[in-house]
Amino acid sequence: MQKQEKTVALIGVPLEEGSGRGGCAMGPAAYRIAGIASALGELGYAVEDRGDLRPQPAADLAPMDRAKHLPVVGAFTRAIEAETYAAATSGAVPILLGGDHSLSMGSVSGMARYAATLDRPLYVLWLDAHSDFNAPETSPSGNIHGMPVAFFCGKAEFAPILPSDRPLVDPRRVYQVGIRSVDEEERRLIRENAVNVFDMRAIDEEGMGSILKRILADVRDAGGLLHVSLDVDFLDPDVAPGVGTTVPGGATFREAHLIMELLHDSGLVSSLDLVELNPFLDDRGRSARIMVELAASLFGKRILDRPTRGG
Ligand code: B3U
Ligand code: MN
Ligand code: MN
Repeated sequence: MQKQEKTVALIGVPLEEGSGRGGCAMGPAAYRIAGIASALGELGYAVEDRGDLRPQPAADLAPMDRAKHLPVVGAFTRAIEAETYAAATSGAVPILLGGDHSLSMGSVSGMARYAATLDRPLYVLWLDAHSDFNAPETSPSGNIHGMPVAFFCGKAEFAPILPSDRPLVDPRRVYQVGIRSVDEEERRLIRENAVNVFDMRAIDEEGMGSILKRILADVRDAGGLLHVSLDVDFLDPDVAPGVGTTVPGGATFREAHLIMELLHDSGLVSSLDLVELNPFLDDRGRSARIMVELAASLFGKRILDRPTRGG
């Protein structure tokens, strides 16, 4: 990454309808208050804040019982896809300030379209307690934030949200780390589709550093772009309580911090989602600040100078 010349584009996504509860729509405001723009600016980036997306619900998408708030989530998906694609095409690194995890249907689809213009494969690093690989038929909740990975891989049947010829992500290029809550049917789907899943047991047995280095080597060898999607619940709830679906036994701050430093050193990251922050449930802004701190590390904030080691 050429720090001095690089632009990061902040895209606010006040979307909570995918999550089944209120609060995530306040996420973009919390990230701005926690100082995301100045943290990245101090690292030498030009920071372009594109404001918040506020699309009207899509009149052409009929409500579905098994995919709640589809007209709202679908309208956001279209707006996010277009904005992410435009930001990436302008040469910026898009950072999506969520909003719940359904926003990744748009951000990853937009990056898949951008990667296709470069004739490069898109890889996705999914840092989450959950696999988010449900389809409307398999979801126990009907909440679309449990479905984005299946959607951008073309494995979840929604109404026609995006054009049918949109570029899809190959599920074998999706790497999930931190997983500790998978539904019964979802478990079968991720196995059948050969998603790369590193659950907490794999992290404990192998170590976060060695897992990340293997993933980064795969992306580099393939000449890929890497989209990173960071769900607050990837972190242990004791570290980051400001999220609707807390699952015990999550990543420590040190594990998350190491991932961000290795990602920065790799120079492979094309785009980032910060999702599921619920400021209504947070403890005096702690989770918002931790997410900003992790984003700064991904963009080059470091404790000491050291020779670049790559992934
Ligand atoms: N797998 C469950 C729960 C869930 C997924 N993502 C979050 N929660 N945050 C579902 O509803 O699909
Ligand atoms: Mn998620
Ligand atoms: Mn999650």
